[in-house]
Amino acid sequence: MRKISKKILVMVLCVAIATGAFGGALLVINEAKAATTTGYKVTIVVKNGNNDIEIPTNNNIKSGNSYSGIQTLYVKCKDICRVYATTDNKNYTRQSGSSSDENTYRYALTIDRKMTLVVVKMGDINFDGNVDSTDALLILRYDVDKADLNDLQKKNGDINLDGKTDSADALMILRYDVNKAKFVCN
Ligand SMILES: [Ca+2]
Ligand SMILES: [Ca+2]
Repeated sequence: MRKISKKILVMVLCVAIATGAFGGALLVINEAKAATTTGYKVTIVVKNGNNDIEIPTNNNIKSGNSYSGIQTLYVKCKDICRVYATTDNKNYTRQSGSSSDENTYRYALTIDRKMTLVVVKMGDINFDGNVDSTDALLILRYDVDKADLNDLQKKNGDINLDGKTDSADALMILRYDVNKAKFVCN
């Protein structure tokens, strides 16, 4: 008898919910579902950072989630790093960051389409995690048409941000490599 009463109670509740008797509860469920399906998927890729680049786990943006509008990405980097956004993995746009402390950089990003954010050390254009003479040599070879660089490599090798990736940038990397120069976040 008791079992039957419970069954009837469950059935009545199910009918009540389905017919909207608890409309508020139904609305909440629908809203929660909508929140996970709106926005644009953001993927964060860290090019080899040699453990010097860290994406804090409590970040506003988490790789694989969907967002829209202006969002903030925090990156911890022992060396200077840059963040680039791409929607086609061919063309990259450098994001302007500001440092909130010595090693943490803050990037305000406008997310209006599905995108990939690439985090890489400034000047590391062979993406081995080091910024050294190998990168400088690659730039010099590119400068004399002996090597080809993709868009990300060219932009990440443009240390002085003059729109060219050439011997001036290679020299800055060499000076950095022998501790004669410090890079400034740009
Ligand atoms: Ca390198
Ligand atoms: Ca340059």
